[in-house]
Amino acid sequence: MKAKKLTGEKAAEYIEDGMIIGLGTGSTAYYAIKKVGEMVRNGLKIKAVPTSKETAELAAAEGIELVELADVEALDLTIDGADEVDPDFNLIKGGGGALLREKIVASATEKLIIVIDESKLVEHLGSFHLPIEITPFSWQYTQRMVEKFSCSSKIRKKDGEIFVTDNGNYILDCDFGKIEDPLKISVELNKLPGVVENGIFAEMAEIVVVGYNDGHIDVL
Ligand code: ABF
Repeated sequence: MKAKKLTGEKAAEYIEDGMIIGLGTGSTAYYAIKKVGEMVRNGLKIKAVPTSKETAELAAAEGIELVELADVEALDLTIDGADEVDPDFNLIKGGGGALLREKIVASATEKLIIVIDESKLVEHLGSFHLPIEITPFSWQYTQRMVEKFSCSSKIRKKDGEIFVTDNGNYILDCDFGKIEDPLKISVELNKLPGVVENGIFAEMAEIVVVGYNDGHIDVL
């Protein structure tokens, strides 16, 4: 918890008056949002686009002014978490189920700042099962098409029921083993008709802030 808190708060230091920012989802981004709320209450003037209903509720409760991505040209920076980060800053995201809005917001962002604890740093993506957002229509067919990419997959469930994302879709959690070429697999997966988006964020992150349990922080 300490590493997450220090990391999230450190990332908030990049925010300047007048910015339009993206707010990520997850337990590390949580601390960034709490810090931004404090900064707003102390006079910081920013607007924010949330990446999930959960984040929208948290940000609103903190007094942060929310805007729709549709109503702005672009975002100056986004602070978000990740499940894995490789040495080239390729990411696996989506463990929290928010990958679709996270990737849309990340794509509209000038500077994507990822906040993680040290456990997320990996040599190769793939130990964390890749989340893929798919349409509910004939999802088992889509699952079979995804598994032709030499992976095994499970439909994500919550409290015994199929998990439904903020966008009304389902998520497959897919075990690809070591992912050698993240960008390639990400592009290929998105060609499948029933696939809405996948949790590989290739070549999108600009800064990675890493928190360690001994209290120190690395900015990569
Ligand atoms: C979110 O942050 C998700 O994409 C990712 O799964 C999660 C990581 O969460 P945490 O910071 O709680 O480990 O953006």
